[in-house]
Amino acid sequence: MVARPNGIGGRGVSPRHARRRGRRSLRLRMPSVPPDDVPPSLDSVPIIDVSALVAGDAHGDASETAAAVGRACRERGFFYVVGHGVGDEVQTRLEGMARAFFELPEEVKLRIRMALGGRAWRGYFPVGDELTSGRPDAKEGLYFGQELDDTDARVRAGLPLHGPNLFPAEVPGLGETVLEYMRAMTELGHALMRGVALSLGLEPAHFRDRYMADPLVLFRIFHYPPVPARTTDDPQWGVGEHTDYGVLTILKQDDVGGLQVKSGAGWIDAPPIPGSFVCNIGDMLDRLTRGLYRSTPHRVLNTSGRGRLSFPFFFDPGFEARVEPVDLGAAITPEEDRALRWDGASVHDFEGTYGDYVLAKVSKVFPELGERAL
Ligand SMILES: O=C(O)CCC(=O)C(=O)O
Repeated sequence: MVARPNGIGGRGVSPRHARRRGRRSLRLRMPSVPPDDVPPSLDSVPIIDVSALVAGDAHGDASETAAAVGRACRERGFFYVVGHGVGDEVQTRLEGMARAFFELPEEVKLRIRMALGGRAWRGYFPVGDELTSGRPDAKEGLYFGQELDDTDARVRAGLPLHGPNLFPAEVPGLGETVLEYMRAMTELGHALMRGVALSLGLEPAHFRDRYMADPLVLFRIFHYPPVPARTTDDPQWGVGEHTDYGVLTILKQDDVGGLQVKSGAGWIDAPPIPGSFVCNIGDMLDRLTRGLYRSTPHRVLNTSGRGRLSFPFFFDPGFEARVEPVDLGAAITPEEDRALRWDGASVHDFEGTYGDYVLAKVSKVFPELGERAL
């Protein structure tokens, strides 16, 4: 079920190094599914065909796929998925409309600026307004979420991150397309989480039942203008080093490239692979598994000379959920990695709901919005 990128990601590892690494994983970690004899190459991101998970229980055994997902989560925190069942047509439509939006003059894009989205945290932000790792990113973007109007009790109660979207009148159909895409990604998110649950020896619906019956879904479209080729150690990051906040991120990217993932071998590329999405686990899955499945730092640098589009979909626990570690049947003591994290925060020792966690992060990356609206 796992394919290795052909010619992508380079060399692989020596058998001796691979064996050493495999033993280390076994000693430190307690997977319910035994790892493969051969861990994935240290310098590539594995590709997993997830069609058995997407087909659901009715169509055969997904245990092999789930084992591959578990292995990727333990060893890399990142994997590509193919066989995901999300249609090409909606993806092509989405990409075309996103391109049309970002080509609009700045003053037109600002008609749906985030300040107008208020507590719902929706709308457009221009290049430089988002501060990942405390520094302005070289990207502009659109923020979307579940479409909720004021008949929804959470919206009436003023719950942050809940409310209506801001869609641009100048790109007709973008709103419907975004909502259609988000529905497809939500289904895929549930399918992948079945795989994650199986990989931990849990019931397939474990996460859906406890945390994601009503998931917090956030969807973003980013445009990264090209930046000068890297000449120093301090280039203009499209997105600075960070980890994602929630459980699972499913990313569509165009053909430009620029996403980099931190691995045991240093920073490696996660280049575009046609027909795939890139998935990575976030802080809440790290917390749920006491660090067995690590939320992996990543960043973007676009020196291609062309604008890059990406479409991250964040599939996360409900806002009010209290995310507590799963009983994995063995003592796993989380390694305290706070010192290595981009914002010095621990995923293991915070108290509160997922909403509390995500709002603290939002306030760091959009300080002005945090003060004004959240
Ligand atoms: O644009 C990308 O490839 C990655 C985006 C990302 O890291 C994020 O939104 O958290």
